[in-house]
Amino acid sequence: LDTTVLLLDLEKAYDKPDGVQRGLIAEIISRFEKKGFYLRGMKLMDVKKALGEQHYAEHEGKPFFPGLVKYICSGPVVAMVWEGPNVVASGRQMIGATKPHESAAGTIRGDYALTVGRNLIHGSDAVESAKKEIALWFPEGLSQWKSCQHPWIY
Ligand code: 3AN
Repeated sequence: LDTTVLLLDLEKAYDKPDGVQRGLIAEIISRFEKKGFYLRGMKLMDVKKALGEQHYAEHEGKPFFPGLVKYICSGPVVAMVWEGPNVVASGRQMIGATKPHESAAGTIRGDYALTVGRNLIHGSDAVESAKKEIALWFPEGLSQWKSCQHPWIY
């Protein structure tokens, strides 16, 4: 089973209402829960600059990098780890394309986002990056609850 990291941006007030103001936490979690994926980790956390820079390291040098890091550090995020068959690929489909005007209706960004800089949610782009991101965002480790769940769930 793959695992993926999702970061639900909860930015408070920029050019577009977002996250907390818009009350989308439960809506987004609900989509992954209803799909049937296993929730393995979740926390509401402030993001320090070093973590933001590490998370977006692949974009270092791009013109939007400073703004991107500033953005992810500007308010609390909900960091989650979801597990399940092909969850990385499936999660990316559920999230939708990076640019909200290109993301399909029915996806999270397609339904709720307007601009690329405020596209609500991050999802790991590959199993390998998910592993790195889990180590980065959840150094304390993940819940083992699945090991004691009843077999008829999911
Ligand atoms: P995704 O989040 O869909 O994997 P990436 O990895 O290409 O997209 O970009 C990471 C983040 O950088 C995006 N969530 C988006 O907020 C931001 N971003 C990407 N391209 C641009 C851009 N041209 N201008 C501003 N922000 C951007």
